[in-house]
Amino acid sequence: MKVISSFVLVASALVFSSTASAQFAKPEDAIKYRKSALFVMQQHFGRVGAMANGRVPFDAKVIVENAAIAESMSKLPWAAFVEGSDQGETRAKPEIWTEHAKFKEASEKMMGEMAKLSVVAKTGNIDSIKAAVGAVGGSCKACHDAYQKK
Ligand code: ASC
Repeated sequence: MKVISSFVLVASALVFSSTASAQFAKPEDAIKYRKSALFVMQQHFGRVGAMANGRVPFDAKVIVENAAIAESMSKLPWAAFVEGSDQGETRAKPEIWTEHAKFKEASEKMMGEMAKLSVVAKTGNIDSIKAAVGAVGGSCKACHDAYQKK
């Protein structure tokens, strides 16, 4: 009985621990993780943006693929703003922790715009894609203005 209940406990812990609640051995790892996720996100969002703005020839399939990756990546950084990770190789402002609800709202805004871009990408309509890219960019900028040290 004991064996079974600990098995159930472990199994449910595995089910509930997702990438979005990653654990970090030390604050530096959390910083590295969120920077990495944001970097990869920006690389893929950047490809979509370059096509939407005509800097790179338009390719509907490439837009869809890159928007989907950017959307997935947009979900990852937030769990890595753990307590104690305001020190070190980071430009994260202390307000992230003191105004946590507002920071969360800003992160949700960005994820929402990224999800919309991913949907709009599938239409192949360049004007809608361009508008969605602009909305994502605006949400990136709003959060950086408020929560990133210059
Ligand atoms: C990007 C990027 C950002 C935003 C921002 C929009 O591609 O890396 O931080 O767009 O520049 O204003």
